[in-house]
Amino acid sequence: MEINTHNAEILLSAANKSHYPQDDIPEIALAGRSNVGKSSFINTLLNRKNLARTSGKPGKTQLLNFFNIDDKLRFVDVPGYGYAKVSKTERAKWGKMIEEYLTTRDNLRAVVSLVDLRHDPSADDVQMYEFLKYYEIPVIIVATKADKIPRGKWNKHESAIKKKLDFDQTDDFIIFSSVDKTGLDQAWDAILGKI
Ligand SMILES: Nc1nc2c(ncn2[C@@H]2O[C@H](COP(=O)(O)OP(=O)(O)O)[C@@H](O)[C@H]2O)c(=O)[nH]1
Ligand SMILES: [Mg+2]
Repeated sequence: MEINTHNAEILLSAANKSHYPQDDIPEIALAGRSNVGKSSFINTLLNRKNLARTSGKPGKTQLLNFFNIDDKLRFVDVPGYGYAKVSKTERAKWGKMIEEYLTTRDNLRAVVSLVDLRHDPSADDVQMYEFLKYYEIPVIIVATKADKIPRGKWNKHESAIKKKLDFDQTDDFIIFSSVDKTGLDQAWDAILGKI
């Protein structure tokens, strides 16, 4: 499929099902801890400086943000998890919103689950991966901030992440950097392979 990635815009923000777009355009959701580099990933893929806002305010109630890409594909930015400052009530609301989207959305083709290449996945990262496997949702693991580790150590970090996640070899694993664009073509190939 030919997609003009320059033709991208934020479409809408949704708190629940009733706000989701009603059509058959395939969606790729993006999930990860706050600060993992999710907005930077979206901006890098779409070759934009600031379409997806980077470093949004932590702790603030957030919504699912739908990005329209050339009327052929949507990215769905799932608000970052792992903020200790958020109250239990907020966290429960957040969980319900994401669970509703991930478990009921027919348009969903895969989830890009972002982790930091430098660190072992957090308990939240592991839980998200287990959740996606349980619901048989295809996963693309994107390990961000590769520019912060020497290339010779990438393999070691990749293995540690895979081990901690109990990674399923049928999923994609992409080492990525939005600073030097490592993994950009692979990320697009993986996404286009799912839609
Ligand atoms: N060195 C480096 N920094 C990154 C990378 N991706 C994101 N960052 C930085 O990490 C911080 C959080 O990024 P952001 O995209 O806002 O993360 P989000 O909270 O997951 O959306 C910002 O300061 C980014 O500039 C990367 O690939 N390499
Ligand atoms: Mg962000």
